Amino acid sequence: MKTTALLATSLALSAAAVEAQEVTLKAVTSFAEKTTYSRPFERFIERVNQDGKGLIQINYIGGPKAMPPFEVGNALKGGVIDIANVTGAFYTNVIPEADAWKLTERPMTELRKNGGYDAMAALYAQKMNAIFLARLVDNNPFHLYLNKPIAGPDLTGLKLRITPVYRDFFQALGATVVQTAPGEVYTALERGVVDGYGWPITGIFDLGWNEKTKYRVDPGFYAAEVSVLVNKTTWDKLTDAQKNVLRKAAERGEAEAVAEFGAENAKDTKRQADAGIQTIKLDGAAGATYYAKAYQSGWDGVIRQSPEHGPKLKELFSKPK
Ligand code: 173
Repeated sequence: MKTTALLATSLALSAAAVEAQEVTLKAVTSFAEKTTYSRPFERFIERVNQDGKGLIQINYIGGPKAMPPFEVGNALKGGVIDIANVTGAFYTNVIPEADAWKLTERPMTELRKNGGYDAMAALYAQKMNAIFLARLVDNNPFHLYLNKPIAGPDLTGLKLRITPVYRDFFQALGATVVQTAPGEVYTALERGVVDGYGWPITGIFDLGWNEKTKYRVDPGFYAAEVSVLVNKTTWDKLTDAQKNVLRKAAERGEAEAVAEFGAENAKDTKRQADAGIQTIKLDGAAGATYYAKAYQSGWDGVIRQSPEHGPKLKELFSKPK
């Protein structure tokens, strides 16, 4: 009798031990380590590794030196990595609709309630075998940066560095475009291969682009998105306790993004002016045309890429009319 009880106890203990075994997930960021668009993710990792002791840990492999940014989506889909910090424009080859995050005019708190998040999450599960865990960058507009002045919303004759974020908009205004990863922007500017580039309001100092930038065009447009994705096969194998460690760090990060980037935007706007970068401000009708064209061409592009899901995403993401 006693032996049986002991045996049962030790079996229960070893089952608990198996269940509680710590897992380690492999993570990559698509932006240079310790720069503007990797920092929120690095904070996320610190929190998981702090909170997840004995349960779940993240092994941070690194940034573009470890994996080219435009390959991160496929690597996550295939389970080569378990977690990624990446923006939708970098993996439109896997899920074309991902680039639509840039067009959100509502905060994530609202998109998580109105069906916008759910619509995207379903596509991530289907097309990418991924969980869209948290958006860590929001409230952060893109801008056009130039080395030649413009007089209005006409980019004819200019050659601009892009990602899918800016393609339809800059082309609609007459520009010629060339796609590069962020790591190639400095050299492209230095060699005069491009006359300018698209990038958000923050982060141009990270890789020294300020040295090769004369003008920023205002207004900004869209909302930069960088998010944490998890391979769904990996996710499905986690226990609830392990998932909760990730969920908690994800919720904190997403909740911080709007205020965090609000402050960063103000800081970098001033820093750019202090560095002698001049503002070309398109105001009045010119500014309104420019801004409206950004959204119109952006949505046209999303709907062209995804006639099936684009119109619904437009309805859920756009500012209520
Ligand atoms: O310009 C880019 O490389 C780009 O698309 C992007 C997206 C989100 C944040 C920063 C850059």
